[in-house]
Formats: sequence, C-alpha cells, structure tokens
Amino acid sequence: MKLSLPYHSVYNAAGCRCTTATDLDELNQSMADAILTKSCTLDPRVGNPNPKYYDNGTNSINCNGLENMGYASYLQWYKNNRPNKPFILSVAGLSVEDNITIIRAAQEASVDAIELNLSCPNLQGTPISYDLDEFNTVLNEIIFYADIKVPFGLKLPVYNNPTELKRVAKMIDLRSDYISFITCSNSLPNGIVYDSTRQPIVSRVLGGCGGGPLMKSIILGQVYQFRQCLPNIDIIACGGMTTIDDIKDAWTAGANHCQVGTSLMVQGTEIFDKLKYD
Ligand code: RRO
Repeated sequence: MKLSLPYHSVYNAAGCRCTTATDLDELNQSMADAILTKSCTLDPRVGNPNPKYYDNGTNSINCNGLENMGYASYLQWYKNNRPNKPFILSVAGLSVEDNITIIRAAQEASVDAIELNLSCPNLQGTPISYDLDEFNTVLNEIIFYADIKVPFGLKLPVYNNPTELKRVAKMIDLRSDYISFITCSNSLPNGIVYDSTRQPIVSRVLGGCGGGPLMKSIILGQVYQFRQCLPNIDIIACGGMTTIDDIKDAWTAGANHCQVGTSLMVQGTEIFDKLKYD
C-alpha cells in the first residue's frame, strides 16, 4: 500500500523530539507534515544512562538505547489526539514476535504508516539490517505473520558497499507488494566524541552520529543509488537536512520526502516553519 503523505513532505526523524507525549503534542502543533514516533518496543524502556545525546549545533551523537514509552502509549496518544496529519509509528521490537505484535496492534489502531527500524546502532551485536541473510529471514517472517495492510516501510542503515546496497534493493523490490517506502538512513554507528577533558561525551562511549554536510552527502548518495534500483518506491531522505537547499538536493537525488533529525534537535519544531516553501 502506497504511503499517503502530502507532496514533498518534511517531518521529524524517528528519535528526534518524538519520544514523550509532550514531544508528540509539539510536533502536532508544528508545521511538520507528519508525526513519526520514537522507535517503540513492546514494553517501555528507559534506555541507556545519561548523557546519551550531544550535539555541537551541527553534528550529533547518541547512545539513546531505545528509550521509549512502549508501543501501547504511542497508539494511545494517537487515539486521544487524532492529529490532522499522518501519524507514523516507528517500530523496533526486540524480537520478530514483538515486531509482529506491535505491527498488528498498529494496524488495528489504523495508523497511517509503519516504519520498521531494524537498524538501531545502539543495541548489542550487529544491527539486523547489516546482516543481509538475517534481514531477509526476519523480513519474510514479519511480512508473513503481521499481515501487512497499511503503508509499510523500512528505516535502513547506511550501506557504503554498493554491492550490498544493490542486494538490499533487490530484497525490497521482491517485496514491493508490502514495502512501499524506505528511509535513508539511520545514524552512522559507533562514533566517539570526547569532551575537553578527553572524556567520552556519551555514557556508552560509542554512539550513532548524524547531522551536518558530510552526513547529507552520504545520504544523498544512498537516496540516489536506491532510486536507481527502485524507481517505484517512495524514498525518504534523512540525515544532514538543515536548509531548504538541502531538501531540494534530496529531491534532486530522488527523494519523495525528507525527515529532519539533528537540526530538529538543535532548533526545535520551529525549523518546520523555516523549511516550508512553495
Ligand atoms: O534509540 C537509539 O539509541 C537509536 C535508535 Br532506536 C536508532 O534507530 N538510531 C539511533 O541513532 N539511536
């Protein structure tokens, strides 16, 4: 099923000012074209110890660790508020079974779309979407058992190896009856930022990095390569989108919509006023 968003939508990236009910209220009142939740699990999670986020105004690092209210609270917020813009649930269950349970409940609640996140950089071991055999198996199971009937997409990690990217594109193409969009991309895993006393700035030392012109170049490359392989799928650019020119670059590379992450963290929801254009 096709994603139904206003043409060239601009909205928040999962994880950025979308974790609490107050965050969702603010997104609802903002000029964002849609509301995407923090990636949710079956049960609420407090995530990693603080500090788990840092930015220097341009680049960010996080080791959030999937802090979230639990899927039921996001669906409850949706039920209570009925926003007059699309509501997208980001799903990051800790097992195939959890993902199936959450996706089924989200469909029952008539969310507008589901973005499945199998690319969190801050959990133990290899993110599923980097282990392509495992990714293939997990997608088969989720699609088979979750009975997908709302617009459904994948939040992908950065694939620097073009052969790997093409293999992922093929996996998506084979499931194009179910997967209608992809979001390129999650943060870059396992960076380090030290403070002025040479201490790691986030509690787990390593974290996912995002924001800024370098990230934007990487993301434009991901969008461009996936667009060549997947002419009919919706592609959402996410990473280093700060100005209208960045967003126009994303359309040029082949994106349909854009998500804003670090710049939303830095500037707050007012960034969506600035990113409106005709
Ligand atoms: O919660 C996180 O640590 C996190 C997630 Br789920 C994700 O997908 N990307 C990220 O940078 N952080």
